[in-house]
Amino acid sequence: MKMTFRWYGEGDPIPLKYIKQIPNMSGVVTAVYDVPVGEVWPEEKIARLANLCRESGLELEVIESVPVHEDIKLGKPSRDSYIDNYKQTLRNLGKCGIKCVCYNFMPVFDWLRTDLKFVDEADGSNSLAYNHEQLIGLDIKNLSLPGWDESYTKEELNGLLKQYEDMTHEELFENLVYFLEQIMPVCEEMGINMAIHPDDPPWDMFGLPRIITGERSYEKLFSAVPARRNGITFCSGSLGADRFNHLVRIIEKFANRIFFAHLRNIKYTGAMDFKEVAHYSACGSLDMYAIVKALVEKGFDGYVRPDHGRNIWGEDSKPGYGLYDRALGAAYLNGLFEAAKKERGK
Ligand code: DNO
Repeated sequence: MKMTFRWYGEGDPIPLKYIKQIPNMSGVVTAVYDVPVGEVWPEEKIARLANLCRESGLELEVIESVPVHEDIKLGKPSRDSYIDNYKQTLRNLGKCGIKCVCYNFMPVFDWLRTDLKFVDEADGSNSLAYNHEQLIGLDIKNLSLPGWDESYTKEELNGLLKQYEDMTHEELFENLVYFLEQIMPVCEEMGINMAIHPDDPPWDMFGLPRIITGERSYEKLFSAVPARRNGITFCSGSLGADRFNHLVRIIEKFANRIFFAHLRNIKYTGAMDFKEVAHYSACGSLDMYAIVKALVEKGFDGYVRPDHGRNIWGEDSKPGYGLYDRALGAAYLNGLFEAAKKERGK
């Protein structure tokens, strides 16, 4: 495996040099953030990022994310020109040495939480948390969500929600299949693996369908699009939010499709509620060693990154993406991988 760290580009307060100081860090995962969704990422912008990483001794082989325009998810006639742009972005990425692209197919919203600074009374740290009742109580027409990037005005958001009004899970899935079938040949040509991120949390939100939620979604996805570059970002925290998802079984079944792993722990606080915790297994509800062991036993050689961290040691970070707790997470995950590999070699 290759250990990586998410970095938000030149605007990220965490210097690449600090990331490089984390043991076993091979590279960063980043994106071009100043090109509007749907437009082509110019090669120069990608090359600039890759050079910055290289100068700090880090690789840039993974992009998270190349966002998918809503018209593609909606299956509108305009999708074809957005798909052409996506293909061109993939070509430009391939030319700059990118090997894996993480993306998602969640309508309108990316990940959702109801609290970005949930305080742990025991140690004063804070982290992201989700409470289902609070979420369904929100007024979608006047939505103000923590972490919501406000990239839509209220009118745009409402217009978009309206377009999704009658969309079924099946239609959304067909639109995903259409998109993948179009881009797979370019991925093959450029040597890029596509790694879809699960929906987070993995259930419908505000009546919007969500289709990448667990084992059955993956079965369906790979039988519809068997191309070998169609794969997944295994995100323990997102999939694990649904306590009926059997994480080890998902790894065992789809190991050859896992190109990227986001490894973090969560603690269940209710039937559909959770808070994010330190990566260490005993701090939460997920068995992180079992997850890593399953990956190692299946010969996983993709990219890994520690996922959301808490705010600790006085840090006040971009939600989930500070330096300290993610660095602790990386060190812990390194230990688990070393142990699992040595155990396997016995
Ligand atoms: C949140 C991330 C997601 C992820 C996208 C992938 O912290 O895991 O925002 O990057 O869903 O497209």
